[in-house]
Amino acid sequence: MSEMVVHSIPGSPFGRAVLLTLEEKHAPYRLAPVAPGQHRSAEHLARHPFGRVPVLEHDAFCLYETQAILRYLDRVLPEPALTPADPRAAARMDQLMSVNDWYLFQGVNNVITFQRLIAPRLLGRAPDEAAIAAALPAAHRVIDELAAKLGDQPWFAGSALSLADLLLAPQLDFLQATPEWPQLRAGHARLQGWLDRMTSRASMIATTWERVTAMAAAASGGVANRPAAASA
Ligand SMILES: N[C@@H](CCC(=O)N[C@@H](CS)C(=O)NCC(=O)O)C(=O)O
Repeated sequence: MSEMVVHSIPGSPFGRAVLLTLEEKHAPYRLAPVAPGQHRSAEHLARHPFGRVPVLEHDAFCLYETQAILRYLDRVLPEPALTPADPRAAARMDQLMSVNDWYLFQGVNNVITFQRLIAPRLLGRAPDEAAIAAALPAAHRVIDELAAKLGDQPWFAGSALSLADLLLAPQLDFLQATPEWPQLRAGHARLQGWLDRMTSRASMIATTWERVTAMAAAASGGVANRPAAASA
């Protein structure tokens, strides 16, 4: 298998979903760190015309959009399979991946986690409390719906880990680091249990913001990442 290169900004939850998938597949990869701000450079725009991360490069094949990347990885690295064989379970996985992009990221995480975690840490700016308060009703709606869809299943698409878990976990792990999380998760013990199971997996531990920052520093020295052993 030729080299997988992931262009991402340390801390990016979408970038983390790609790294997580590679870790779960036990696939070697190299992080090509994109410094904050450089995602709008001509060099990065040549890879991603919309100026976002992540981007996957595999030989001469360059791919952006996290869902497309995750599905590509699941096709070229078939073990362990991360898409259910059952059509309805696969449809549920697809649905939840879209919920992640349209209702959890847009209007919730790109406001609350941006204001609480990114703005102070990367931009040296105080959080915009009014913007956070305005995003809370949508945040409750999406967390309630995710908890309902999870129900009493161990994973979002049923009995096995799938790409939906790997796309959602970085976003929810980010959200649980904000002071808004206790009210959002109230009454959703099973969702919290799923998040706790996810964050204790070797793949999640290997891809925390701190670990990816360390990977980025090592990458400057050209060190390829060896995946941690994924837990069951
Ligand atoms: N639809 C894109 C969203 C990617 C995205 O929004 N990435 C964020 C980082 S988590 C980003 O690049 N933000 C830079 C910006 O908005 O300028 C995907 O699925 O890859």
